[in-house]
Amino acid sequence: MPVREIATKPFSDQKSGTAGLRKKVAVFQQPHYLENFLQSIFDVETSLRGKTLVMGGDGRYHNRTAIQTAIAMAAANGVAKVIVGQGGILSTPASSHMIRISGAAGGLVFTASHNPAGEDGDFGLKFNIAGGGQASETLTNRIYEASKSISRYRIEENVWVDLDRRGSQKLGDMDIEVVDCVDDYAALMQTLFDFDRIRDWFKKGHSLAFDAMHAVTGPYAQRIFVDLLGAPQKSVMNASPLEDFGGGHPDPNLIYAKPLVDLMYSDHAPDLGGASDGDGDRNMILGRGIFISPGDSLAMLAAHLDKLPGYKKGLAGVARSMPTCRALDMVAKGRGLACYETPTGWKFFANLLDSGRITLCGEESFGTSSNHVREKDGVWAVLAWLNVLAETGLSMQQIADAHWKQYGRHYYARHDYDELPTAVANQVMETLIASLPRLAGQKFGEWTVSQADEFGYEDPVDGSVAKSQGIRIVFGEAARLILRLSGTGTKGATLRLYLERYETAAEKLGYKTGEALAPLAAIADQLIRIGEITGRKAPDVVT
Ligand code: VG1
Ligand code: CO
Repeated sequence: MPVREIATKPFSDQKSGTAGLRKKVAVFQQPHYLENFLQSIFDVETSLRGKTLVMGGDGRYHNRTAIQTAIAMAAANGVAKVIVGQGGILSTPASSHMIRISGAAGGLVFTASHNPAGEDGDFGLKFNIAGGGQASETLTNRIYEASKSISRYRIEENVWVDLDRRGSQKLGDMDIEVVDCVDDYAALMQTLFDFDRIRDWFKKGHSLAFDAMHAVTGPYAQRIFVDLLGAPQKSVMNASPLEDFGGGHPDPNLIYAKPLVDLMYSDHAPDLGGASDGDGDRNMILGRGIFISPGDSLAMLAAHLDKLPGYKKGLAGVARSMPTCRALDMVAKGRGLACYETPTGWKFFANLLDSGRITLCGEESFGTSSNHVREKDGVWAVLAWLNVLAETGLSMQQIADAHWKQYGRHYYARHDYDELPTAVANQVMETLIASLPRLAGQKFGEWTVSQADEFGYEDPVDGSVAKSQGIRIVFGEAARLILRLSGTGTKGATLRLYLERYETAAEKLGYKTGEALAPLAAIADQLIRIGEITGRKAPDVVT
């Protein structure tokens, strides 16, 4: 096979965000764009030479083309072996697992997660390192620096790999193994959860509705919930992955997964409702007539996980991202567990997981996972809940009520203001930052500001520092307001406002979330002035 060095010029925008590089498909389709970014990875991560590289994606438009290019470049850059999911498909958690069990030196995960797909949609690429975690900020910054001065890339010419044929192939000296996307992942799940007990639970007539949103979890849900656990076929909705995700927005939340939400609040609601996102790392959890917020789901799992086979030894510790509500902290306190607070983005959990400091972690953005992989994991979360229900014999409502009674309840919501002009979004941030020094001690409604600052993080394992990770206005244990800019969008800027209110009194545990948070939202208006500065009357998405 002829290897060629192709001359190229740098693009200036190949900086990774919260989770990899995400751009419009048309940006990735520009000649040399993907190649430049891949070569920057190969140039910086020289440890890939002579080693195994895992590849897979969420199946969105452009996935197969990009994978063919990546394979041709891997061969030209001395990679010894590529393991690729059949049809180019691997969910994000399954990719992480594949990297771990194959001893690969890294992985390329082709996804823009929940961002819409199709010709006019988004595409993306995450580079994961040995061990299965996302590249650290230090590493992605080095890749970005390399991309700014790149002048050539290496590629094998005229490569076409049959991605649909399972088994081994050769490309010059490089081995290619096309693998089933579910096999290894399903085997891992069976080591963590009590499949027999869940099967019995279904046999007793209990039920599940899982919405794969026409994205990557379809085949995983079919195999695990239906084939292995015996749930009726109708338990899995929208199970066929489509290149454009059926034109939808595969983000499992109250807005974009509305059909599932409506079902769960209807007369024929099943016991458990779950949904996942484009690349299979997010999860939404509902019970009959009840939505479990991601922060609550994390806290409740922290309280019940040690009942499940894979976690019988107990939890080493737990972690949450800073904007995630502090329900987890209450469980940690009650059970004497260490609880870490990290910046937004799963990569910040990697060192805590690798060093054995934590077993379970999560984010408010519908992300939950454990130390079984180094990514968040949607199907894992649904299985964990199935197993908790089967083990305890309780309903979601009963579990939630008991939890809130014991630990108190954190009402929580996130308000997103999408596609703002970048300058305007920055102005909101800067105006608030300027006002922070005079906020402490001020009283708003029933709450007094105990702390107002920008969140920074020093990694307890490697000492690396991340600054400016969001603004937080804390009202003791009672409430918090948090504001940050999204790092995953591809158009304009997105502001995220997070609202959290904590109540412990029995008569205050049954409020509707919107009503409970209304006074806090009013304080946010007064303090942060998003409406006034942006001219927006309301957030675009409330989850
Ligand atoms: C968002 C979420 C963050 C999550 C990230 C990647 O980032 O807030 O919690 O880790 O998406 O998730 P941001 O910077 O837009 O707020 V995924 O499922 O898109 O890989
Ligand atoms: Co995702």
